[in-house]
Amino acid sequence: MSLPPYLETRLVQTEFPAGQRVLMISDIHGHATAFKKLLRRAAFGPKDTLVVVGDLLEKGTESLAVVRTLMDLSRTHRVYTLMGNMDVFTLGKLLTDDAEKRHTLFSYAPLMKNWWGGCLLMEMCREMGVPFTADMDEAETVRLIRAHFAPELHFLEWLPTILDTPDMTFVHGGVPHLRLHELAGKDCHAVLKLDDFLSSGLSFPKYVTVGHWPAVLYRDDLMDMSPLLCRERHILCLDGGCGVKKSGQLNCVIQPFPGSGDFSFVWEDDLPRVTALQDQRPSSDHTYIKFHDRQVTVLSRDDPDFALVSWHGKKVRVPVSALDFEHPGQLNTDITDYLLPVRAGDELSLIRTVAGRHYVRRDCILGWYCGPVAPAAESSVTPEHAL
Ligand SMILES: [Mn+2]
Repeated sequence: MSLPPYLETRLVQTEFPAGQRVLMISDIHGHATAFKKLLRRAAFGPKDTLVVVGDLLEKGTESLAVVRTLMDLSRTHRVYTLMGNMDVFTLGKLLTDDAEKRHTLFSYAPLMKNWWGGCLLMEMCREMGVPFTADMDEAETVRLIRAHFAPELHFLEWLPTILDTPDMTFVHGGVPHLRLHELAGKDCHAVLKLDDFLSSGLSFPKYVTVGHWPAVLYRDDLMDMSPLLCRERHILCLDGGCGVKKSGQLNCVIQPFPGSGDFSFVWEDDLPRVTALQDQRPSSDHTYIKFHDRQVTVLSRDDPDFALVSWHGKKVRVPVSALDFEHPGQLNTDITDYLLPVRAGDELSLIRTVAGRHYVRRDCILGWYCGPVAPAAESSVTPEHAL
């Protein structure tokens, strides 16, 4: 039985124009506003090549706008948009005639709204003026969606899975090898949902550029959301955790011309920005509790806002909101107790404030700032960093 187009690994081979910049972004996850800000930040123009390495949809509230922005840009600019596993997930549920699979999406939608503020299905219903209710006619709703959003669904359905150029290969999750023709035509989950790709130990003769797995998960010391470039093994991880983490950012890696070994990046997010009003010295000792290793023992709950927990023998102060009350002894997020180095005037992305302490991102690094803040000026800039 042949696979529907969105499930089939589609390989596109091309060559980018010599001497022109290559911009790479992944995991936009329904964050159209941050995506557009990021393109402006990178001064994206008609001479550039833009590659979007999958996961356009979900975990944000502007999935439709992301799709439409990319459709529009593709008409006027050189843009390659690739498929991601979340795109396949949602698309598969909207395009299937299997009532049970379809129902998965309808029952998952309220959970997505609860956690992320919305989902593509609800965005579509809202635009059509169809109220989203528990007892709605799911088959009829999907029929309406397929008619109303035919251009968007068509665009998504035929997205390529792997983009291969002489200097670089792009794929959402990863590839087991570069014999790409052997992968073409097979179920795309093998390369889209290749979790933890960098830990595979694989290395390649040319760069393999991926999204999917937030780069911060490969780091042990600091919660650093910047892209991760592994020069020895030729792997470039783009994902700044946008949408997946409330503390995430959207990264754009810039290569000055195809084949160049010089990479830089800019980032954006849609968090409120504040300006620090005081210097702060960094903590000398700190802990980063990773999401995949978040079992703790609560030592003290004396403070209404913070708890003292023990994690692998280390004492860590975490906000009470990070304790997972449904799973005692577990945190509901990854977190750090790192006190950031801050200078008065520094701009910070504010994630949340707990009892006067600000959980912020400064220059891609997550941590706490305990001084006073003021709203940041409108014309704030995030500088371009070298990788
Ligand atoms: Mn993904």
